[in-house]
Amino acid sequence: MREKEFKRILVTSALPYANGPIHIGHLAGAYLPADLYCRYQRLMGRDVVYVCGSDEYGVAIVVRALGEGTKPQAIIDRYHPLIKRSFAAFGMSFDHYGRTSSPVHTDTSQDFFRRLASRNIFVLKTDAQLYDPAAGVFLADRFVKGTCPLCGYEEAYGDQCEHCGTSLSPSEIINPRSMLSDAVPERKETTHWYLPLGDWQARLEAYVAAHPEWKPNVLGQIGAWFNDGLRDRAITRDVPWGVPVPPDVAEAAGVEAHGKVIYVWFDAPIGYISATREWAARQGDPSLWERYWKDSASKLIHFIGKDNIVFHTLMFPTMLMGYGDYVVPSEVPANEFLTIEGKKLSTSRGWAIWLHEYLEAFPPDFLRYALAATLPESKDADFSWKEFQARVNSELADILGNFVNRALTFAEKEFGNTVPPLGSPSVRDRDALDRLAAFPARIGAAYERFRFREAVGMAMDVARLGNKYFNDCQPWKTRKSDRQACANTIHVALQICAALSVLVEPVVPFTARKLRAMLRLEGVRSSMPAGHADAWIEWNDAGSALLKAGHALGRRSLLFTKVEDAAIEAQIAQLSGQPGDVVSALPYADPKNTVDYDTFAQLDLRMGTVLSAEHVKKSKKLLRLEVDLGYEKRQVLAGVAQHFEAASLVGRRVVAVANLAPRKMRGLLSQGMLLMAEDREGRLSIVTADGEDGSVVR
Ligand code: B3M
Ligand code: ZN
Repeated sequence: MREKEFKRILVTSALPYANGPIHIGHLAGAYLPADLYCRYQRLMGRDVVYVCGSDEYGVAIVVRALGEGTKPQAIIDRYHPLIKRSFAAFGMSFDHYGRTSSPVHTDTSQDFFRRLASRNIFVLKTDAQLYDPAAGVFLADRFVKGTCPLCGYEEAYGDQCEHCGTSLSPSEIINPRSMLSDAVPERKETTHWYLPLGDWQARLEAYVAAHPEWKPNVLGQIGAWFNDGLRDRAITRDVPWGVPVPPDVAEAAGVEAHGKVIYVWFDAPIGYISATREWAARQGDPSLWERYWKDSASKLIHFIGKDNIVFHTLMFPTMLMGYGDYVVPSEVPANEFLTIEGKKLSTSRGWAIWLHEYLEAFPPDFLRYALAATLPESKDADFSWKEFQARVNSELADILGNFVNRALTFAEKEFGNTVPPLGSPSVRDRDALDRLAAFPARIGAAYERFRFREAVGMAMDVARLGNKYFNDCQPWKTRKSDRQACANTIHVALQICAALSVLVEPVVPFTARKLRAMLRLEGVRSSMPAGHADAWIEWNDAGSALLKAGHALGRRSLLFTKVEDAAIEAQIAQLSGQPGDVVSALPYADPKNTVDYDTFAQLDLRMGTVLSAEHVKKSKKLLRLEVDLGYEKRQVLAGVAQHFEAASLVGRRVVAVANLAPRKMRGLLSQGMLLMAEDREGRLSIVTADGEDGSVVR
């Protein structure tokens, strides 16, 4: 922290779209580096809050839902929990992981929009945009496909050509087609709000000029945008999925608000604020978030991939400055891309490594280490399974694991599994301790400068130092010839082990914990949120002797098991296969308690037919169904509107629970319920059978 001492740090990672699982490209871009950084800062004793969450709006999610014949809500309800769980298993140390469909987020986004509108920061423009007459919707962003005007690629999306990388707007597409109906779009007038970035260019240039320390890849991209001149960006859309434009703002502007939502790239970064608000509420201090966002002693850091640079360095800062009171990003350490086995990662072609699948095969620390050692910090980097195997076997196991094992084995066999005392240390002993003492500051400096590969490499150098020292001292000889020299060697080696248990904690936290248990080393500050207050050992203490002479050690076991060739070959074979199987990673519902037959027999289950189905007013979830049970008709309210089109239910044969106590929902009486099967992805299907209406099901 050069120019200025910051009191607290707020760290964010790009919010992943909840339309697919996490893969290692994501991890290498915005997640692992941020986690390393936060864990290091917590070990330093700094006040750091790390937030993230699922990005649940945007056309991409609607398109995904259309492709599956389901609703956007079902897509995000499937992926948000999967993403959240796989991140936790990987050891991501978020203080809070939220989702942009939350009410707090709607509120925060609308407040932002309202305030910027009231300060006359937006401009309103009406122009002709592509419209699908068959589907009756405007074709924003990815609702359009067609030919790229620059490179001629025929499958370009309305917002971007994935072939040449150019960002586009739907009206620039040649031979546009609707993704909804395949119809040829018409043009129709519509009004939208725009953020006139050009008005802010001078202020943004001054802001960026104050950060010469930003990475060259980040400054390079921003420079190109400044050169082109910043233009107006539309920040609303006519799509049926997103945070609604605040009706009061629309009314004041004389625009029909219905059907207009805030553009996903406007609301998504506000998601960082919403997540911090939710975190503060969970701490029992709802205004706590403001200290991180509105006090100039707070440092805001966004970890992102390179495709998100403009949004975080130009658009979001403009929004924050326009609102006033907020801090602006201090650091935007964007990473380049990760290739896999030399080829560009592609989820559609299955050329990806899915986190939830990886975790079925290997421990999280192996991937954390192998990825951290090859992060695409300044240029694209490649992940290969053979290199993964080599990193685990010849670095983690052979260098770190082996050193720890040698030191602990000697302590156990020669010194009663205690730390032997240090007496009249030799030059070699003192030299090793001196070198060790310098490491925390050196590694820390690399972390502070976002040089994670270097930081991780240096942590492994501590183990290398240990191995070299051990070899040079030859304790297997001195154990007979010079007991004190042997004791000194093991004493120093154990101090190096203890230091390692702190210094490798950010990168391999599960291993570090295991190592501390073997050493019975207590009092190390946690690198997880809300680290225990009674800890007395921090990062910088790792350079001094952490273990007292006579300290009793714990049980020794191997830190790592090696990765076999067969396991690696299986992974390589899987690579070219199909996109990740999500279902296998989802848990089955918990088994319920046993009931006796009489309890079961109390249920009156009957066959019936759905006569009509309609939405219940002001409810997103409820459908009002009329069901014919043969002997009578019933009104049933079913919370399935997000799973079925109302019309598609009419005529369906169903099984109804006919003797369920009636209850009122939204002022309507529900007289029964229908049986549905819910799969692990939360998809519902109707339970049905033959047999005329009124038949008893048992
Ligand atoms: N979801 C885009 C992406 O995943 C987007 C990031 C939002 S960060 C505010 O690349
Ligand atoms: Zn192109």
